[in-house]
Amino acid sequence: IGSFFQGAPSLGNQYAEDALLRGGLKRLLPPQVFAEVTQDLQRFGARVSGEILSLGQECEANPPRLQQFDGWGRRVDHILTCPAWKKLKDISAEEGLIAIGYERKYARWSRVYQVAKLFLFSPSSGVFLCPLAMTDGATKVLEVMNSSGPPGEALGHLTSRDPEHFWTSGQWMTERKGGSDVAYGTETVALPQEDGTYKLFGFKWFTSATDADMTLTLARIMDARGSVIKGTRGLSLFFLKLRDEQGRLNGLEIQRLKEKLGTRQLATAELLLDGAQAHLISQEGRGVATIANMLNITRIYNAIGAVSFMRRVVNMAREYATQRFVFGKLIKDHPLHTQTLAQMEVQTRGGLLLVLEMGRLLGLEETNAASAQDSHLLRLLTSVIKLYTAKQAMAVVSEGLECFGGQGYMEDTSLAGILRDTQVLTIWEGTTNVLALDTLHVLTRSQGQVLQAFSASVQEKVARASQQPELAPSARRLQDALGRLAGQLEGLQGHSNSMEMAAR
Ligand code: MFK
Ligand code: FAD
Repeated sequence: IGSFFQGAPSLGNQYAEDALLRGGLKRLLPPQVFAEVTQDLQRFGARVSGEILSLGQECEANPPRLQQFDGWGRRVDHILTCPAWKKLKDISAEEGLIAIGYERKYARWSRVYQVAKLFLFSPSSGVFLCPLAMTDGATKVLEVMNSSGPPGEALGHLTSRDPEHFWTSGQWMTERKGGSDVAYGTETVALPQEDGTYKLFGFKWFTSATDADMTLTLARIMDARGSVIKGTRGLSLFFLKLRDEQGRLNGLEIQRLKEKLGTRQLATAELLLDGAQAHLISQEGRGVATIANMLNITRIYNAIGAVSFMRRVVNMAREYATQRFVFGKLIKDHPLHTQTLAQMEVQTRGGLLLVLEMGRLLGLEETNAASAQDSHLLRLLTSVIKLYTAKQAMAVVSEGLECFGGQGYMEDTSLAGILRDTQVLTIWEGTTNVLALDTLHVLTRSQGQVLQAFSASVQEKVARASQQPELAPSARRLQDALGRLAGQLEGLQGHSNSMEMAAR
């Protein structure tokens, strides 16, 4: 009695086992590039299911703590993170998780390679993808703005492969009054100083990865009469370092760490800015438009994270189905269970193809090789893919937990943590409805050109598919669906202006 113990699902090499990822890369990359990145990803695929997974689990078990005072009563506001969290930062540098995208060793294909590597890293990394997302987003802003001085110098740290030199960045937008509506919600003010820097005063309500080295943040520049401009036109973008060489905070106080449903590995704080020294990096009043460069990168990371969580849960559920024996056979041999697994697999595969496509488009844009159609697609799909994959991830991960029966609900199987960490993906970096409105905004602003780009891109893919006999029937069905969509889009185009105005 009691001698049976269920085997735990095991994880193999996450690259070697992912035929779709390998196939997608083979399709998108030139043969030489594919051969080189495959070597790296094959090695990394083993590292993520061994060392990196253990580190990620250690971070979940040892969440960050805030030490507000030293033993002598001085305010220090130290965020104490576990050694595994620090090691994940070192690994991120060594593996070039940010550097790959900016060294551009593989020109336009570098982003595809980076997306694949982040996708493998994410579900093992104890949400370290979050600081990396903000780091990549900050790098993008500093590169686009061609910043000089301290912000320009930061670029070398953000893209470094040397752990001693590597920095991560925060992204402080949300205040108490509003995270979606930053134009109304931002009360932080920036006072110009004689040396050309600014001092920031305000309160940021959510700041994740507050152990980062630097951040980008929004504030309103105060004029000599003490006035600020309200709304979006009053917002400018600033760079600041969190601590000085001695580790003292730069005019900041950490009010407290947030008590969160998930992402507990991550220090998310409420922060008082009390004279933080900062550098203006956007044109005055162009803060939102400038930080949008960051938002578009972090939204792509959000989609990578969402698909990676789906992939992890489906892989584990599939493996478990080969071990769990019920009603006289393994659960993999129960057709109803197989159908459930198949539906989850389809969602996951669709998501993976979408994020690889984002890597392709981003790579084209960043190497000046994008056509107008590519640029329109990139702008449109960034919001759509963020909102869609986040919603799907909640559905797939929840279904995935059910595939383990009661064990899926247990904390110490690590499955419950994946569900908790997935729930945030629909909220941060723009909620679903806010991104839906952004999509409408893009439609209106481009006077329908983004839709034409989308339609043309799908047409091209359908035409290619219809040349392969085994895909021809599906291509015909897609062709019919496209015809119907075109009719609906025409109607939508006409209404989008008034819809957007009404929604806002
Ligand atoms: C798994 C890893 C994932 C990463 C995790 C990171 C941790 C979490 C960090 C966060 O959550 S950071 C906070 C994220 N916050 C948001 O996502 C805010 C959501 N709200 C929006 O996106 C609003 O739509 C927005 C703040 C952008 C609206 O602001 P406004 O003030 O109403 O601005 P408006 O008028 O829509 O846009 C101002 C300018 O920016 C316009 O340009 P122009 O002035 O030239 O006309 C817009 O076209 C431009 N813009 C806005 N969004 C853009 C954009 N441009 C390009 N891309 C975009 N996405
Ligand atoms: P609200 O804007 O108040 O939204 C409430 C509801 O209203 C939502 O359902 C929303 O969809 C809806 N809504 C809002 N506007 C509209 C509209 N126009 N039409 C229809 N519906 C609308 N922020 C940072 O800046 N930096 C960080 O590092 C950071 N880290 C975070 C970490 C975690 C774990 C979490 C949970 C949040 C973090 N955030 C961070 C904040 C996050 O970006 C915001 O919470 C998010 O953008 C939503 O803003 P809000 O909380 O003000 O919600």
